[in-house]
Amino acid sequence: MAQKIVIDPLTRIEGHLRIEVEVENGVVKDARSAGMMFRGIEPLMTGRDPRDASYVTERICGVCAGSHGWASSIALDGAFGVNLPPGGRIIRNLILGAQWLHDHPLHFYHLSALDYLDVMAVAKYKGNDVGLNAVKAKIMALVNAGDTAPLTPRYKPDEFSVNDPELVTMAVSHYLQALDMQAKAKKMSAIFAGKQPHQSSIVVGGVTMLPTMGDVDKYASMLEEQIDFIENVYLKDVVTFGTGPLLPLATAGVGGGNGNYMSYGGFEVDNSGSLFFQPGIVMNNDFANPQKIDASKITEDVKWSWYKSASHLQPMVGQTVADVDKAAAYTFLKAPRYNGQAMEVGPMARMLIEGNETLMGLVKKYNIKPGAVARHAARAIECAKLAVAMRGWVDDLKSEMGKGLRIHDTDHWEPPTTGEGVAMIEAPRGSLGHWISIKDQKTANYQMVVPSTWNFSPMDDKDQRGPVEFALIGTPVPDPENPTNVARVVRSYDPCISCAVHLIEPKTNKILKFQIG
Ligand code: NFE
Ligand code: MG
Repeated sequence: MAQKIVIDPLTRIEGHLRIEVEVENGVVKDARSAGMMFRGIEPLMTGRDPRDASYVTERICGVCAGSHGWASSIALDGAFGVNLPPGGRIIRNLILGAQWLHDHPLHFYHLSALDYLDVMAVAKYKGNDVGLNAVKAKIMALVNAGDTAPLTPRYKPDEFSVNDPELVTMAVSHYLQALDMQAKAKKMSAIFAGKQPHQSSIVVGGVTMLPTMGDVDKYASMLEEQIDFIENVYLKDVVTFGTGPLLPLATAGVGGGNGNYMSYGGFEVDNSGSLFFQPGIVMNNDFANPQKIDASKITEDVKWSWYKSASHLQPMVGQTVADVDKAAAYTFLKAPRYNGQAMEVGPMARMLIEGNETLMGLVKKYNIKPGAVARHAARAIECAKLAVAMRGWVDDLKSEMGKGLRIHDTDHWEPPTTGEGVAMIEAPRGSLGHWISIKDQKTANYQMVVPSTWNFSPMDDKDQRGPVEFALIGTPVPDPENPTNVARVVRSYDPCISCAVHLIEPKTNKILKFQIG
């Protein structure tokens, strides 16, 4: 008989996620992913000055906030008829690029690594490395004091857990180093962003920060420190673990999805619209025949979501009216679909769509299949690729400064009487869209479809499962008390449920309390 396991809330993610799985004969047979906190932004935008969007939408989330500021500004650029000057474009890229360098290592070290490490192996470290012995002493002092958060609570180590004392102690030391590097990446972004998190520089028309050569040099030297860490620590660790102790998980493809991948493409790298991340659609693992994105094929279903507004709407005319009493529903996430299909978005989708050589090299050499481990590898690989590309963007900025830097199109600052704008970009967790329609110079409708809504969506109107629900099916759970593999699969998508559920009870603005059985 199937046994039901509920993980609620799943920790070490952003937001409130409930995962339910049914396990039979040690394998997941069915799964549900549910966003459990009712909050949000979309209806809040209605009737406001459209220029509020970049500040208001950033408050969705404390992690990828800048991505929403960027997306909302791009949507407004379109609606206002902005001609984005090169300086505005490049500085936006540098603000967001640094944000990604913060985001990806955070996910690996602080949110995910504990799924794979038997941290107590540090007690058995016998080497002579002074730094690693200091880490051992630090961890053992915490253990002896009974003060082990945030390393606990966690599931018990299992057959896939890494327990080599040398490897584990090194990984824990990198966990600590990554904390420092994250702080530096945020400071780097803030050079052009005014502040972080919740940057204040990106607005419709460009950016508000006119940098000096000193600012640019400071950013450039901080970038070199990030590149050194990403190439020699982060990427190295991911490859060492993924092709070493975690290779059985990687070759088994635990957590592989439904074979549908999507990227809107992102980071404009020149004035003719060339993109750093390639846009594209792959259906059913048919990599030989990638398709172009057709935005008109994006819809959101709500049959299984706590909404009473119409289902299967395109985002420009999307609605978000809550119904917490809807009996069959199980989540506050809507179910976005492309041409009626559930799509995986994020680093692995991006790297597979572009046929990234480093990832493909590892896949072929070690017979790795798409799944949880491959997602970590893709994330680290794209992080390194992005960091190196940012060197060129710094040079582009210097060259623009030599020509008289233009950072903002001030001719298009006032909202149009009517207009529509769309932004389809890539955020760290995947494809992010903002849609705005303007009437009487005010926001008439604002809709966002974010990466984690794609990945963590529930079933749609045709009862097809969302990407993570599908990926969980087949996951081995030998011990129902210890569903470590379920957590590994779910976390490999880097869930952000505060972004994914982004509406609020429109009459009261209250967060609703409820229980489901
Ligand atoms: Ni709140 Fe996000 C990213 C966006 S949601 S973290 O990346 O947009 O998946
Ligand atoms: Mg939405």
